[in-house]
Amino acid sequence: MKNYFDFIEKVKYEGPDSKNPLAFNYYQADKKIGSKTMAEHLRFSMAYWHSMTEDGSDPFGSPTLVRPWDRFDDPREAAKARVEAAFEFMTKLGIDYFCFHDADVAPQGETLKESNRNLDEIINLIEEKMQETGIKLLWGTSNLFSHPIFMHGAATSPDARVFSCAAAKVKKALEATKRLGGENYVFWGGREGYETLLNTDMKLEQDNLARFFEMVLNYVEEINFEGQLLIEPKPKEPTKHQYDFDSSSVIAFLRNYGLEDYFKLNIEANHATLAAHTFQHELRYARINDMLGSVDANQGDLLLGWDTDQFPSNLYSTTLAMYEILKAGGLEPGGLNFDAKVRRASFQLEDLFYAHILGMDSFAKGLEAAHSLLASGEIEDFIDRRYHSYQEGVGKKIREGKIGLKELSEEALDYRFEDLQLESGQQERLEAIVNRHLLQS
Ligand code: XUL
Ligand code: CO
Repeated sequence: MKNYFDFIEKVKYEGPDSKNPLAFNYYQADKKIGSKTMAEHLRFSMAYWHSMTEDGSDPFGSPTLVRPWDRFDDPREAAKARVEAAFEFMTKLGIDYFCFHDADVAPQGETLKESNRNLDEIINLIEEKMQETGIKLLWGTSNLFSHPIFMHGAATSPDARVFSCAAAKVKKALEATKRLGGENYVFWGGREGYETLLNTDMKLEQDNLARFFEMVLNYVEEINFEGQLLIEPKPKEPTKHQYDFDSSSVIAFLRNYGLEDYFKLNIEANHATLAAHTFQHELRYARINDMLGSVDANQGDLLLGWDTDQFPSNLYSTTLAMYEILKAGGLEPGGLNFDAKVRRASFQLEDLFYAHILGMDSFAKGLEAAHSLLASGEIEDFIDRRYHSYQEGVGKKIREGKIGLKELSEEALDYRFEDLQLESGQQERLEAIVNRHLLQS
């Protein structure tokens, strides 16, 4: 077996003062935060497509990430070498999970039958490596957007033959995910959306997408796949409008078709910001609707405004994300999947380590700050006080649905506005509290 990362043994925790770029400053897998270790809270996962398969090409330039495991003429040999590299990389980083699309791990064939044969060969190897290393599958998924046949969408394609191809691919990817003990299975819309309504039967496309999910539910039951099904919202890119726009539109779609009990959401930070929401907003919306399943941990660049998929470095954002995750009682069986790629100019193998270390440290620090914030109860106490008028009198009746417009009108008509002393929202004070926990934890 060839080693690809001989320049490093294993990334270790060296503490905040360490200047070693191949060590953690904050992430200590075994450190207890509350009742769980950091590793149990964070459940980090490597995204196979970004870290192992992607080559750094963009619309303006050729590949820059020329990896040693890609230097084979036969794509099937490259795919095997990539498995070796992936498991060596994750072991050295101490990442316990990975996620993959069918197309990331094995080459596509001329037919789906041929693609499936390629996939089986690689899944065998992945299964061996999982047994050898103890690394687990957070989720599998099927790529229903790269191949030209999906140019008009997959389950929302106007061509029923393409719908069939999508069904065949998802069937196979579900089987592979089950076989590898995947704890979740993800559906990201890919090209399920439209470029122009002038050529689009939106009603038929949405109905078909729901029918597709019903077929998935039937098959999941048939093969007894017990993982959590997840839908990953995204507002745009590649299509102008994606049907899985954001948490609220996905939840509305699921409820519209009676599918809400079978899916949860996989929230991606950069998709939230593309939808003009914060990462915290999307997590909060999913959480309060009991739909928070898993997280694609990355960040965008607000000045660029496209899906840059950068490694998370913004501690304020990781703190508020971990605050939502802790309030949800954790992510399990979901996790924090680094759906993030090194910049095109960060082309050396070391950069893959630097990037993951940055992401892991950023979330470790966010976890500590969020835990400290929650333990202090400062935000919760403030919010409780802010809504205290709903604990008694008219407010209590409103909460309990025991009062109507007539009674409320009788109550309100004689209020003297100058007597209604409202309380300050104190946003700045609360932001200072977050900063204090972030800096002191
Ligand atoms: C695309 C994206 C995907 C999904 C899985 O923006 O995030 O990688 O996570 O298909
Ligand atoms: Co994603």
